[in-house]
Amino acid sequence: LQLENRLRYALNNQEFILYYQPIVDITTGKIAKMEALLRWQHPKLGLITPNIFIPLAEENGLIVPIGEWVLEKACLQNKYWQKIGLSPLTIAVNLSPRQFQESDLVDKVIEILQKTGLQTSYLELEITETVTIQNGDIAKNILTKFKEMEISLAMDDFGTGYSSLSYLRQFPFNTLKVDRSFIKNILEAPEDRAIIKAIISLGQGLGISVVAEGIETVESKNFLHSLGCRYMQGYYFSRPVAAKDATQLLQNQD
Ligand code: G
Ligand code: G
Ligand code: NA
Ligand code: MN
Repeated sequence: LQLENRLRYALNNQEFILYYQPIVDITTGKIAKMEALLRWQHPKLGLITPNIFIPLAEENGLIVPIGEWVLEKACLQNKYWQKIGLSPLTIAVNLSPRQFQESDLVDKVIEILQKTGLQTSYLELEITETVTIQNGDIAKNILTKFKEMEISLAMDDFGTGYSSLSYLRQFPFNTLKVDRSFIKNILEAPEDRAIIKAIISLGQGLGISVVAEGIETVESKNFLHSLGCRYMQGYYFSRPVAAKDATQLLQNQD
């Protein structure tokens, strides 16, 4: 209960912040999207990663108001980047499965887009297949509505779950993010290479963009490029950084 109350306090007292990590289009070398990643700036403990507190926030439902805060903040940031004249880009926001249990998720997203003035096509929502497994038809309805609004949809951590393939067929995803566990040993492990190759051609066949996550070295970048992977994300390009530094990254390339 203590941590739960502390989380509630953190939300009300602006202790959460967003970091941003670029997703690079390797054909242009430019940042195509920024992924918003939640951090807790604790006054005594410093920067806390979401792995520590999101599981609890999902259990007690606090992820719902926290998720709304994240979405609004991320949309505002993207709107700001447009306002200062940067080339328009997409902001990617993670949604937790728990948020799909709220009957007003779609209304909330519409409300936040209207409030911030961000065009729907500059927003991408990242979800894991857990969303589709746990919420079945409800998730399908919600995702279809997002699609109709021209919000982009990404399947996150692709390859780590159970039935990714059938879900790709049933749900209207625009983007598939290959989990970084498949990228880590790509230069040494023939099995991982075979899997990545198959995923890239799957994406091409389905007309879904493929993002390789967890690119840490120039060698893995070059190798994936040679396989025809267009979008990449990882420490090699940039770690997740604060808004100011993200703005700098965008200004440097324009
Ligand atoms: O940024 P980092 O690699 O520490 O993120 C750890 C985990 O937390 C990842 O699985 C990421 O998807 C998740 N995460 C980061 N930000 C958010 C957020 O705003 N909402 C949700 N639901 N998950 C997030
Ligand atoms: O589950 P999701 O893909 O949203 O997780 C994003 C998490 O991955 C963030 O916590 C981010 O800090 C981390 N991350 C991003 N790029 C890299 C990378 O190149 N290497 C490693 N080890 N982690 C990364
Ligand atoms: Na994500
Ligand atoms: Mn991801």
